[in-house]
Amino acid sequence: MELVLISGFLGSGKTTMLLSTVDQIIALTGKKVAIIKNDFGNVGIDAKVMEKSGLQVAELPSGCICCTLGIDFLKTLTEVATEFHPDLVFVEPSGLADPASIIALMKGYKGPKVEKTRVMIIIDAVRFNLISRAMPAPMERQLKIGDVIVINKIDEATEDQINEVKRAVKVMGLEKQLIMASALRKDNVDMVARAMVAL
Ligand SMILES: Nc1nc2c(ncn2[C@@H]2O[C@H](COP(=O)(O)OP(=O)(O)OP(=O)(O)O)[C@@H](O)[C@H]2O)c(=O)[nH]1
Ligand SMILES: [Mg+2]
Repeated sequence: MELVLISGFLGSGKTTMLLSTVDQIIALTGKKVAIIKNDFGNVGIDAKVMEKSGLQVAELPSGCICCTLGIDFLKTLTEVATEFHPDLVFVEPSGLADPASIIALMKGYKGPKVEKTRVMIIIDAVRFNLISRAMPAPMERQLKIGDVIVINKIDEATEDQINEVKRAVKVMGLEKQLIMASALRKDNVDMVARAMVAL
């Protein structure tokens, strides 16, 4: 079983991206996929519809995985792993969660073995400037911990806005895979799907 954290600030497009890629991921890999989500988002995942296409969706109660919900998260992960035996588990924490804390939390996980944990960060290119000015440290932590960084909402962002994200990554000296995408318009979602399974 492998774990992929889909992290990123509130409203950056995590759920939309998951919805735009999950069918492709299943088709591409034939893997059994489960999603554990803990978002406050306006874009919901209809668990019943998803389950028809062979996908297991577990929802955590409201709260934050990396703070109050740590135990619930580990319990849910253990349950999903033992009952459903997925090959791949996507975790969408709330936009407030610190992905590093979730990884630290995994030290307390005692369920079926997790071979690998990877992190994909979804950045809202339109709001990047605003958010990184308001919360420079959390933004920097997200960029640092991401194995892949998706610059999302390129359908709305200006070239300057997109370049700003690229520049920030470069200034930090990070050698990361960057994918420019639009989860909504489905631009480059095939690249994102491949990156999610073969990070
Ligand atoms: N223009 C544009 N809008 C997008 C894109 N991706 C997502 N959105 C919109 O952004 C809003 C938030 O999307 P979500 O997928 O709910 O974002 P999220 O990161 O899951 O949000 P939380 O779970 O609340 O943190 C919705 O209105 C989406 O339709 C995109 O590529 N382009
Ligand atoms: Mg969401």
